[in-house]
Amino acid sequence: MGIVFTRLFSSLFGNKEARILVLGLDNAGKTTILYRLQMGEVVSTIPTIGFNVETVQYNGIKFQVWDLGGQTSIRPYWRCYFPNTQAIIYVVDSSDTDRLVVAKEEFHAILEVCFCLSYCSTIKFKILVMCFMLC
Ligand SMILES: Nc1nc2c(ncn2[C@@H]2O[C@H](COP(=O)(O)OP(=O)(O)OP(=O)(O)O)[C@@H](O)[C@H]2O)c(=O)[nH]1
Ligand SMILES: [Mg+2]
Repeated sequence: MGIVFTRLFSSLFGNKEARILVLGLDNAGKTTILYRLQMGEVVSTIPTIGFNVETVQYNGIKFQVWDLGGQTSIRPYWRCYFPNTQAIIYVVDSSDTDRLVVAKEEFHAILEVCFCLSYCSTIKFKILVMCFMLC
């Protein structure tokens, strides 16, 4: 699986530093994933108000990873970060069954904005969207 991702990202981004957004509902595990990727260990987190940004190097490719807060009041601002973004990782906590429908609706909203931006804008705008489910 790691080799597949490495080849995929290499072909998409080459040697450039790729900008990646990590999105998902509050408490989905986004910040935990960010620091697990960067430091190699699970750290205790607090709810993110705004964003955390870290540079992560993986198999020779540098990623600028933006972890945005997922609380309801913050979600409308996610789209402000879409320009100049190459990929979105959407994190879903599969144990949060009460909010799977909300997670689905927010995911669809992201896809709609991505499609709208790529359709309406003259700027080349392509985003790779991936969805991760934590359990
Ligand atoms: N179910 C589950 N919980 C996890 C996992 N990894 C971390 N957590 C816990 O999920 C809680 C929230 O993690 P965060 O990473 O702060 O969540 P977040 O998505 O950044 O939340 P916001 O910043 O509020 O948007 C923490 O208590 C973590 O310990 C996992 O793999 N599965
Ligand atoms: Mg967070």
